[in-house]
Amino acid sequence: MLQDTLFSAGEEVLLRPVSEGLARTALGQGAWLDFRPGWVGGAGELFTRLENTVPWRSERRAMYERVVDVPRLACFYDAGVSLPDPAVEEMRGALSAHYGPELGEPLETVGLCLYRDGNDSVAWHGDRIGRSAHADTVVAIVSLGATRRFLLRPRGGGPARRLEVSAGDLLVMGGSCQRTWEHAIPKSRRPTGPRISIQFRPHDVR
Ligand SMILES: O=C(O)CCC(=O)C(=O)O
Repeated sequence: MLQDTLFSAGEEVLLRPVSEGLARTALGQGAWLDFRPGWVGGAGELFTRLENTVPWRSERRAMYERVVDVPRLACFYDAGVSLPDPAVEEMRGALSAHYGPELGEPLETVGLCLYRDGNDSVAWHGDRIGRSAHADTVVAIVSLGATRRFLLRPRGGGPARRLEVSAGDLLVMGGSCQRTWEHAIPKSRRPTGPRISIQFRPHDVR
């Protein structure tokens, strides 16, 4: 059964039930990872809408006590700000309904990133600005566009885990993951089309 159906001039954008096909992996140290392939139907249509309507900007990021350019474009929607597309609003509602009881609060902010090609990337980091520096949290990420590699590694060292995230997939990092693990989207040497990632976080977590 479809949880939600949104119509547009092109392909239909629909959200399938979050829990159907969702698999949780315990990473250790209280961190976990949920993966739900193909959560969003009509991901191509939504990619086109967001690519054209989001006011994409270059981004700088504090990393290892320096501020560095991040090779990708981004746009951040704080809590209470109107979102660029009704489908993104629907996603936030569905994710809050699913993860809110476990997290104890809704997902509120929305970050969007545009990786223009395989040269765009984000280096190893945890989302540890704000409360996530000290407390468990949830960061949910929806992928649209090209398939990219998503890497995770324990902060103290240890083998990395590698996932391929494709259009419509939902990946959720939870528990201590932002403090005890790091994640990255590495550059790709293969010809790679653009990818958009949509990140949903509770307030005061970045
Ligand atoms: O693009 C992604 O899937 C990862 C995004 C990310 O790690 C971030 O913006 O902090």
